[in-house]
Amino acid sequence: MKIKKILSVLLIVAAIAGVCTVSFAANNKMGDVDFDSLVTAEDALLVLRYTAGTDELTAQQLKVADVTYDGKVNSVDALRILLYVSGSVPSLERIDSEEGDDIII
Ligand SMILES: [Ca+2]
Repeated sequence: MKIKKILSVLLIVAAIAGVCTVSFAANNKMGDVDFDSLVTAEDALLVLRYTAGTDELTAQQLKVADVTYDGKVNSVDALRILLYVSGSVPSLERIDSEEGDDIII
């Protein structure tokens, strides 16, 4: 009886943690470096400031800042964010054909 209660509590905790993880991931879209739910020139500026060494980025910020998916965050990522903001790039999400290839801006 006691074990069933403990298992029930553990299942509820696991379910809540799962929901939180999903919503956390959903709130971090690629290119949104300042986490304001928008991809703007401000995000590109943060990347440029990081590249110049004037600002630090957290691990989560670095993850969403790498919009070229090459494992590096640099001015090319800032450029791609700006191209997205200007409408020249339709999406910052990774598409299958980009895997293993360099993205051509
Ligand atoms: Ca943003």
